[in-house]
Amino acid sequence: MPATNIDTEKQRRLRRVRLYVVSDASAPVARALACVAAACDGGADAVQLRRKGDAGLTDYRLAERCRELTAAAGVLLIVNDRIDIAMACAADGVHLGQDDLPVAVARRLWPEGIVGRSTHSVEQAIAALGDGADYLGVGPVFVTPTKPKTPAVGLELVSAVATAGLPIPWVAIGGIDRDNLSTVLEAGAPAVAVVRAVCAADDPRAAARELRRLVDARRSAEVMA
Ligand code: 3NM
Repeated sequence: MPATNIDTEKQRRLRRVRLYVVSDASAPVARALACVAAACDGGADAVQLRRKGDAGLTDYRLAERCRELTAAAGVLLIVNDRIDIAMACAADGVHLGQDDLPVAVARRLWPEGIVGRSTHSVEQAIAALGDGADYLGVGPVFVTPTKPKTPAVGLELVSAVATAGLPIPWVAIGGIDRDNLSTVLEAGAPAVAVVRAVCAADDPRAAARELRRLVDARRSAEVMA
């Protein structure tokens, strides 16, 4: 397994992630930026910039602005898929889907970058771990229009991955909102990632704050138990 080279501070911050907000890939640039700003203000620990189909220059400029916002707020910035843009804007890492670059290749290109991997089964999670991923996405937990072609895996996969006791951080993703968040945490997810629950909200900042409050409340209840 290629050993991670991310520094201990980045590893510490990654381990503490509870709320991870992913920008809406199809939103106009200004809306995506507003969502990232709201996520930072609303208490997200990590933000993923996810875009589809824009020109490289547009993506790069947006990523630079996101870097400024996330750095000022002390929030991790992960760029989806585009490792070149992640490196160019000095993001903290890159997130790779199953059809993106192999984890080991990304690691070789960018030894200091966090490398995350989307997984949709226990087998994929174990494979990504073996490939040296720094963290995993696990989902889609529920059916979601944001990723319509990937079948939902249900809370069963969340429980199965929790039971597997992976030695790296992971986040549950897909169809998670304020109403079902507690079921996802109860199934064993250490952290949640959302797109619509923040980015499609009338007030994304308030929506992020509410999710933060719910995640923290669950955490305190665990500590007290
Ligand atoms: N990745 P929403 S599910 C971007 O399972 C993404 O890997 C997924 O959007 C995966 O919070 C997903 O709006 C969409 O349902 C999440």
